[in-house]
Amino acid sequence: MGWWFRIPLWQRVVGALVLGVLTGFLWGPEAASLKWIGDFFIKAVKMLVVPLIFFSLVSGVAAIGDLRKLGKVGGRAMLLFVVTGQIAVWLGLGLGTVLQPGVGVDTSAIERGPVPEPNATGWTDMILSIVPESPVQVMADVQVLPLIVFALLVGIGILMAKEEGTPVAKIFDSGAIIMQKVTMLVMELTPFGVFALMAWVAGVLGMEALQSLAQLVGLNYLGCLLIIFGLYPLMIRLLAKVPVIGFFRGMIDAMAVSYSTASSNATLPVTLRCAQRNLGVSPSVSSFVISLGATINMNGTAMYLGLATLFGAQIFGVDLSLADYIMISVTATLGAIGAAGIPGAGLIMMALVFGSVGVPLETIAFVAGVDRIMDMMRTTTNVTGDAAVAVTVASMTGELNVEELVSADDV
Ligand code: DAS
Repeated sequence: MGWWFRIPLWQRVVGALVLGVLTGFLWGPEAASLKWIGDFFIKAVKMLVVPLIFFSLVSGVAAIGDLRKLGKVGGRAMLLFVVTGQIAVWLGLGLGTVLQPGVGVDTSAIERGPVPEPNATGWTDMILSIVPESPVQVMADVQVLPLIVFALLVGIGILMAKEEGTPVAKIFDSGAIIMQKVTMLVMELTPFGVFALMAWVAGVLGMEALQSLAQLVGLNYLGCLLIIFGLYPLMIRLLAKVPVIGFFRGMIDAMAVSYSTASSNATLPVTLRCAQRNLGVSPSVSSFVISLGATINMNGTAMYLGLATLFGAQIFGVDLSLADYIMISVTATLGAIGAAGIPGAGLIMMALVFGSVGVPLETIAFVAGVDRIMDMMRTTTNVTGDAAVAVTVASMTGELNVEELVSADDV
């Protein structure tokens, strides 16, 4: 049995995906009998949503260290996180709107549960719906928006307590680590879930559905590449005034590790080393910005959540208004903030964004089979963005050793 775990998970997943498609084509509609295995995997993934968001976010905010840091370095980093996140979401919404990957797919064969009512109708409703009136109820009902607000408040409370000399962050750091280990356990189910879900898609929904998934994967990669080679160089050139080539040469190790692990957290040590040794970012700025960024700055995920929501609306024929687009831009940004830096985080967060605009959650099962392939690229985008913000903030606060970065040209 040990041989199974010696194969990298992403290779097992890709193998399961191919085997699932073949099984679906050979077995036809009967492949629907395998779907329960995929549903089992999706339920296990949904189990993680509440504890993972809560502990990862609280621990991420507490990692800021102290409220003063929220000012100089933190303020600039948070501003860049939000601005790049918004650009990423709207890029995803733009790609989904213009290229319409989900149009023309027949999903009548998918049994649909109750369509989630959009979380909020008007602006005042949305603002009121974000207030976690009963934190436990919010967790029980998996209302991710108020959960994120509660977690952010708890994180700030920890920083305030620390100011008074009462360190209380440890329990949440431990919770975050425990939840990341539990998630890794659940992710071991991915090959089985992917096999069953792809057999179901190929056997029951047919070629059209597979083509739409291939388009979704293609747009996910296109969106990520536009962010990595468009948005980040623009930010670095305009705000940090440092050579872009040096940046990418210095980041190549972290980009390779993030692609293969599909985990920002697993790549963190490599990202920190690249930022400090190759990019010349000071240890204090890099450890703060990149550690925080690994948890709350996920531009690839934000772009994907926008794109996937439009995909779900298109395959199920849900019309979205401009107000829905704005709601998606908010919930996708919050989802990217709440997503932990582990494999499958974006898959978990889709439920939040879909629920906010009434897109059927069955979309998750439809796309879960190809999520890992997309997650690898999303994670590379996330990690590269963390380093791009770190270089920019370091340059703005005089904590960038440009000679180091220029020497990366010789890497
Ligand atoms: N795998 C997540 C990360 O580590 C990204 C995602 O799932 O979208 O950044």
